[in-house]
Amino acid sequence: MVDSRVKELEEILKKHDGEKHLIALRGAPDPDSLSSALAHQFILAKYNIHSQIAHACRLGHEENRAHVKLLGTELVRYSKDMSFESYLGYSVVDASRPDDDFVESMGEKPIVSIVDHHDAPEGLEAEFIDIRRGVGATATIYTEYLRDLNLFANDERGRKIATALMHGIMSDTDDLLNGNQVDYEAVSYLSKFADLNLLKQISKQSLTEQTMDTIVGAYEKKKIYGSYLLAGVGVLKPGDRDALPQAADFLMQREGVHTALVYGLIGSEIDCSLRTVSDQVNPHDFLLDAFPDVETHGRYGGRFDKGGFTMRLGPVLSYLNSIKSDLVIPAVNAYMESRFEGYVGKRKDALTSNGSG
Ligand SMILES: [Mn+2]
Repeated sequence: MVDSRVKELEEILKKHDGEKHLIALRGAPDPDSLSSALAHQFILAKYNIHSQIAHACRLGHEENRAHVKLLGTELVRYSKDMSFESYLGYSVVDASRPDDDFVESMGEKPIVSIVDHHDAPEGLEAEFIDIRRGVGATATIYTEYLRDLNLFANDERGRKIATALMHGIMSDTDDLLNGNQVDYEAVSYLSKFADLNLLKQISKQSLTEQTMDTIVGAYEKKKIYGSYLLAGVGVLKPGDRDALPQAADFLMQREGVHTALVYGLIGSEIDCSLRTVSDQVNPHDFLLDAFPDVETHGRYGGRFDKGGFTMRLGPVLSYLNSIKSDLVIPAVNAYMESRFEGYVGKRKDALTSNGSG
């Protein structure tokens, strides 16, 4: 057997026998963090540690809600009234640091484990740390743990966990397109236990009415500049933010489009979602080049084929927004279009088709 880190984890968990722990998800829960949390909970139970999975950010996207619902995952969302007294330690999955709310609430109590596949800052402190950057999903690491602990079984719980982990891996690696050997092996192992019908049900969730409306709106308002597509969907409620990447995914299916940017106005911020299949376009460079204002007035996050950013409107515009969005939207659209056009105008790869929509 390969050097199994889980042996070390086991030794540590034995010292926490009978305790109650928190499993903290960072940011909005996604299939990888949710399934890793379930697997972690399963391991804790083996060592007589009772646990609760908690998250601080909203559970969005139909697929994630389906994951929770169909797998019966018990989640609590952080609130100020939540009592942390009974939790003697906490663990982080699919991230290297817990959200600040949890850090503040847990105070001096120990972080028992950190298991992740992202870049991590130096100087992390936890009793057990397993961070593997080359792995496609944290669920892949937990698959290895559960396999080495012999915890998979062909019973209902085993099936659910295997299904959840498979969904986590597939989702974080874009159906394995961005996965590597260890991810393939994990999926192949999980396939012995996973319920593929359940997996299909989770992945093919129907869209909510609002998401559908946003996608249709983006389709109607799209502007095409060669192989680049821009679509503004107007005002969105914060709860409908996830419709933006879904609209961008949808518009990417249009023939001849290699890069799509969809944006909406949420509160006093422009929220944008970018998708690209062009090897000439790097989301980070694209966004900062096309929208240099993001650096000072917004936030950015992404990877090689997708990215997102938000940009604050000035105080005057946000004031206008609260009274009349039809005064703000044309200004936002004019800004977005001129920046986008300015960028695309400099690109050779934009000139491959005509500019009609
Ligand atoms: Mn992940």
